[in-house]
Amino acid sequence: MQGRQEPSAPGVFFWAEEIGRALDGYRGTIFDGMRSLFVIALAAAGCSFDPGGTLGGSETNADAAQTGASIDSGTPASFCPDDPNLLACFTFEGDTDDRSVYGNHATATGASFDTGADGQALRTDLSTEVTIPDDPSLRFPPDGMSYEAWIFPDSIPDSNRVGIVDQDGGPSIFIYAGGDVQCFAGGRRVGTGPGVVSAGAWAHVACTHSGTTTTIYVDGIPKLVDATGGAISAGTIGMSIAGNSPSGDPFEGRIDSLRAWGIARTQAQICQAAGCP
Ligand SMILES: [Ca+2]
Ligand SMILES: [Ca+2]
Repeated sequence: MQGRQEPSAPGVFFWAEEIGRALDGYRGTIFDGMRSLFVIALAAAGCSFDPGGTLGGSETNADAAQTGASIDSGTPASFCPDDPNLLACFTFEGDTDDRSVYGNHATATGASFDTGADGQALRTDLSTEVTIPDDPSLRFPPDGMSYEAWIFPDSIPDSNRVGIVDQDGGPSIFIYAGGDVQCFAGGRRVGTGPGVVSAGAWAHVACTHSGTTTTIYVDGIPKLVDATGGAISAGTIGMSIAGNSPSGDPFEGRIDSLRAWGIARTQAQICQAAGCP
C-alpha cells in the first residue's frame, strides 16, 4: 500500500469489488489466451514430430530406423564439438559448411539436399563436385585419422569405384564393385570385400588408422582390420566429398553426418555415431 492513500473501510470494500469485477472480466480473456497458446504449442509439437514432414521420403526414415540411425529433425551441436582433433564436420543441413572449429567449408556444384540419416543429407549425382580447399588444419597427422559418414547409394558400381571422401595422396574411402568398402591410409589400400553396403539403404561407414592399423567399420561393426600399415601421408590439394580428388569417380546417392578426425576413433565411438544398441 506504499505510495497509496489508505482507503476508508467502505472504500476497501468498493476497491475489492472493483478488483473482483476486473478479474471476472479478465478471467475469460486469460483462459482463452492460455488455450490458444496450448493449441499453438500442440500444433508446433505435432508438426515437429510429423514423420511425413516437409522433408518427405518416409522410406528413407524407415531405412534409417532399421540401421539405428537417428531420425530426428536436426543434428545436436555435440555432433561437431569444439575438439581440435575434429578436422572437419559436415551435417549437410541445407549447406556444405564445415562445423568444426576450423571452418573448412566445402564448395558444391550440382548438389542438392534431401532427407538424411539425421535431418538433411547431401544429395549427389554424376555431375556433382564437392571440394574442400587445402588447409593445414585439414591435413592428418602421421599417427591418427578417422573418417565416418552415413551413405545411401542409389546404385552400387558393377566395376570401377565411387568416392565417398578422398584427400588425394592422403586417406580416402571408396566403394568398389559389389559394395566393397575400401580405405586408403598409412600407405595401404584395404577393403572389406563386396556385399557390405547396398543400393537403396543407409549404411554407416567408417575408417580409422592409428599409424599402423587400419580398421573399416560398417554400421559400427569392424569388417576389416589390417595391422601392416605405416605412417599416414596427408594430401595437400584438399579433399573431395562424393568423388575422387581431384576429380572423377562420382558417387550417386546421399551422404550425411561426415566427420574427419586427426585421431583413430575407438570402436565404441564409431559405434555411438552409427547408432549401435
Ligand atoms: Ca544431416
Ligand atoms: Ca584421388
